[in-house]
Amino acid sequence: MPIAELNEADRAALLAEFPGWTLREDGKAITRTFTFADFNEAFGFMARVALYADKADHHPEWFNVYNRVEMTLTTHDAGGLSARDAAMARFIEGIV
Ligand code: H2B
Repeated sequence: MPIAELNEADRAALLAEFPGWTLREDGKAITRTFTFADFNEAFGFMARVALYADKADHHPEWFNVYNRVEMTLTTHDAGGLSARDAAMARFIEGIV
């Protein structure tokens, strides 16, 4: 389902709310790398995000090796960042 892409002001507000995240160079996504104690912790985190993603029907792009999770949030249906990415970042910040 289509959803509006965030405008410049909304993107700035998003980055101000989540200082740990970085705006990708093209302005279409935010990224963050998480480092955990070990794979067990990293995968537990991923499992919690996966349950959220399934419920919200909004899915992160991510890469994991051992204790590291690199995550990119973007909304394909918007061609860039949307309120769905803000909601997911908010959820993630609540569990790390
Ligand atoms: N995840 C993300 N990150 N962006 C989307 O636009 C998106 C999604 N769309 N998950 C959903 C699934 C869509 O493909 C389904 C059909 O609702």
